[in-house]
Amino acid sequence: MKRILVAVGLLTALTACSSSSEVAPTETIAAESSVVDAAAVIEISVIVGENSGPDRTETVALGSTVRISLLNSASEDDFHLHGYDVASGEVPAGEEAVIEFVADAAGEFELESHVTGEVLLVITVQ
Ligand SMILES: [Cu+2]
Repeated sequence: MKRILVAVGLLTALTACSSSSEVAPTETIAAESSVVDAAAVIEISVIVGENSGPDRTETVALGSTVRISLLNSASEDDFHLHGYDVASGEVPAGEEAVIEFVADAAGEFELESHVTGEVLLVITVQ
């Protein structure tokens, strides 16, 4: 009879253990929200001559959507992101251009002006 009682005790302990797994949904929510973070749009603003140059680097997470707004207030420009090969086309002086892409390839990518040949920004995807 004592053995049966021990077995019941064990069952109770197991039940208590599995009921503590009610915490699991919280973990699921945490995992979901970190996925949302990775999918969030990363906004980068580049103003030519102000915060642009080969020394400017931005690091983004692999898989994120990146939106780069570009402005050259002094002269017309033509922006190009190497590797991903997305370009703005010709942009009149003072008009903002937006380049948007999904960072699905890792590496270092130069964003340059096809008018001046200058590197405006280096994006690291990792
Ligand atoms: Cu180019």
